[in-house]
Amino acid sequence: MQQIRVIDSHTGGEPTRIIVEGGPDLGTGSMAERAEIFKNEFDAIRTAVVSEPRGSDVWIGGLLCEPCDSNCTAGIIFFNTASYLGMCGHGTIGLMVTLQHLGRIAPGEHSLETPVGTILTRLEPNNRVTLTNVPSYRLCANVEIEVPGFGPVIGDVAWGGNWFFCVKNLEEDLSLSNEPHLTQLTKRIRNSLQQHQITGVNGEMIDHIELYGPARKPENHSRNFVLTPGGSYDRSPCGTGTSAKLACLAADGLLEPGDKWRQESIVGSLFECSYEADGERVIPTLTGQAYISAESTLIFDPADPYRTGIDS
Ligand code: PYC
Repeated sequence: MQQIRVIDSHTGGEPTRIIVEGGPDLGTGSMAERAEIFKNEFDAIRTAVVSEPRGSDVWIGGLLCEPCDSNCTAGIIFFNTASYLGMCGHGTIGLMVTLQHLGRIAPGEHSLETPVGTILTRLEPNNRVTLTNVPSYRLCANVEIEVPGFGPVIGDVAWGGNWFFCVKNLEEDLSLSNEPHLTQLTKRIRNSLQQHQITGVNGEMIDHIELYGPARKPENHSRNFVLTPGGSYDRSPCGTGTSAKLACLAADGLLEPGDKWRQESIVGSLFECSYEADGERVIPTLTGQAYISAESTLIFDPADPYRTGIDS
């Protein structure tokens, strides 16, 4: 019977499940090439690991890979119940703490290969991790769409390792108790973007939607709500989403290179961020904290009709 060993962690409340043993052999190509092989030949492993009954839409999975470049510490392919991710900020923080838990890395700098590029990370004391994300940018500013039941919504399309629509004109109550309304609103925004064929480059789907509002704590700059591709909300401030937001703030002249941006999530967890300018793009740096929550062996009983997950 096939078995897969995973380590679970959470970053600001958002869970990450890293496959550390028993995952598929995807060869020795780049992480982008291996992600294609994962998708085309082993997709049942994705659903088995993160979909119900073992997981749910909240989970982000990651397949730990040997890197192509021996100067890198590891390669990683992130995925969720809907598909595969280019990058994942909270997942990267979870991965670093997982590698430390396994005794595979010590505090210090480590490069990681992802399907969208190599990123630099620094493991610090107390489970803190700083990551320098892939270059991020705003593709389109002030895109206006009609969202049935909610009226006109204006936002920016931006890349932070995944595609985001950063809403600008709504002042919603970003409280956890308001989550059903926020989820319904952001799902309708995503549907409208699809109906109007508003996409990232090469027609790539904008699958993450972000709302912003005032921070609850005076020392922070903003609170967010992020709808993720599976349909749940990010419990963390969303590393790739905050990178996209930094790109929009920089493009609007609202945040200077090196200035601090403290991003609160809907549950109140925090990423401390800043960026460096790179022409029209920004190079975001984010710091967060993750904790190990479980070590398990996933068992796939051939008699179990849901061994590869409930396909939604
Ligand atoms: O932290 O980048 C992130 C992320 C993406 C989806 C959920 N979290």
